[in-house]
Amino acid sequence: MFTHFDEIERSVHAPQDRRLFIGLKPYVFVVIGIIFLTTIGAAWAQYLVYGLPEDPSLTLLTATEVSVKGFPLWLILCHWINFFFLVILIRSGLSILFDHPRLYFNNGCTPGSEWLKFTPIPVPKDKLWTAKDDARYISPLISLPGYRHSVGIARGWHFIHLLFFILNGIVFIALLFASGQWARIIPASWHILPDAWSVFVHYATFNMPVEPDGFYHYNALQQFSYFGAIFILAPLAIISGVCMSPAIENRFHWLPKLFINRQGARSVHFLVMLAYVAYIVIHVTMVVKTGFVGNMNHITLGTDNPSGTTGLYIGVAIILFTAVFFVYAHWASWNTPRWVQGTDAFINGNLWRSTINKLKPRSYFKKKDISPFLWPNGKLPTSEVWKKLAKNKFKDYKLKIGGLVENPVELSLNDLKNLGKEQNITMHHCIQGWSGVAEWGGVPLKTIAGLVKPYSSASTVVFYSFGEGLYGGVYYDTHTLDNCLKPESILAWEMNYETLSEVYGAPLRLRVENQLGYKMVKWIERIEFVETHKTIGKGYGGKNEDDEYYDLLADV
Ligand SMILES: Nc1nc2c(c(=O)[nH]1)N[C@H]1C(S)=C(S)[C@@H](COP(=O)(O)O)O[C@H]1N2
Ligand SMILES: [Mo]
Repeated sequence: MFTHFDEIERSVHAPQDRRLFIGLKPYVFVVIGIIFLTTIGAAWAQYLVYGLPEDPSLTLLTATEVSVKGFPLWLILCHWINFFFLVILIRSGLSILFDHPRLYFNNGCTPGSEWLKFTPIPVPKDKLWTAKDDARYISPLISLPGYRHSVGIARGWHFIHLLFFILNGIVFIALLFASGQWARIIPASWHILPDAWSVFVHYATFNMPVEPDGFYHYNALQQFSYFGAIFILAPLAIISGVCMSPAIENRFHWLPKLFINRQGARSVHFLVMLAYVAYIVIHVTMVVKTGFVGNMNHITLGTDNPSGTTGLYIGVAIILFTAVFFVYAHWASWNTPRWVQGTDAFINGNLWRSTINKLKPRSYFKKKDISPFLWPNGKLPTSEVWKKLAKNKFKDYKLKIGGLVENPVELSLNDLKNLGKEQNITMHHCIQGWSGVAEWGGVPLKTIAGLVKPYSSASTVVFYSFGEGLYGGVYYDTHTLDNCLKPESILAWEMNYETLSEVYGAPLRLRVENQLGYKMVKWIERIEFVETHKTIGKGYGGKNEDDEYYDLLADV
């Protein structure tokens, strides 16, 4: 619905092969088994051996004094706003995930080392299989915008709305403490743990515990779940999300280690999503089962009325509004994608530019950290010029550097090598989600800038490739001159201490370590200093920015 793909777009976004596949490593089944045994299994064991524990909620029924109760308007608003944004984040996150449908706990992302994959296709060994080839289709019914390889737009939705999600969370928590409502959610003592367990034993063995009226009391497990969703899951989601940013990883490398490594952070980000989905399913089930009409009055009107249906109608209206929003978002994704890209650039581009983009990357990986594998991406050039150069091992290659510079030059590989060499071991971050650590050797862009002497009007550097983009046309990308002058920005002819191979960008490729992979042009043909990216290509800053709605600034 609402899409009008041409033939090439159809082959990318709506491929024939739409098989949904979930592949788990055997050890994951063992982990799931252990979790099952230590929760539901243990609950049954206790029930069968010792009988049902006392229901801690019974004391709540006789407790008459409560200091805080009910649902003030701000809490009601925050609750539904949170619901709305959470669903957007989950749906757009799924689209992002399926662009690299594998989850790992190692930085190198070697195919076969993933603990979970959503693709039935093993990586072919006899032909070039790029990360883009590996992307999977996901239905737009469950994801935003769905289809295959729609990561640019999906990130637009994800990043625009996560700010509102976080902002709403901050307001909620602030008011929680200001109003005293925190007492309903934050456990007063460690006793919550055995009490929550007792309630859990009841549910797990189908002995429904007594239900306190949620207007005055939550049962221990309920309180513990609310506490967990707010004070454990949300921070975990935010921190694991931040850890996936190249600008952060290359500067605060200890941060991703909280999750073992960068791919661990990505896995945890996914697991938090699963936990939220489970939370929503259980929460809604309990709301329906424990006096639906009354509960809806609590959370929409803030009144303790067990029979009026107004609250129910309001709740249904909010859910309908959310559904209509997703129809609109689907339409907007495929009809006004520039709007999504532009809004994201306006909000996040500016936010990142004034914060993490100022960070300078720092090398800290060691030789032993180099990944055994690095996913290749991009189409190998098909131009006759490049092929001819390749045949002669690029001995006749001349890199042209011009534009707004005092001293335009043409440099052979040897000339470049004579300018000096820097070697860095760094982590590559692809927008699709995979990463890999490699050594790169080449000449710093700072040296190049010193040689050609850009005019003061030159604030942007364009790197043109011999290769084409996904939809044809020359691949290029731009960087601000400032960013090119940061440490670890090099033109590399060496990868892992060997001459850069054809697949990885021979004769020359860019490395700019605070940015995502698509900014690092491979198979560089020429470099041009310009005033602005707006006059190049379609004017969005690069081939992927033009054709796939990626961000101009790729710090995250
Ligand atoms: N010319 C060209 N350069 C390119 C691309 C491309 O398609 N064409 N893809 C980019 C992307 S999306 C990534 S992730 C990296 C991949 O680098 P690698 O193949 O060395 O892993 O190259 C970048 N450079
Ligand atoms: Mo990428």
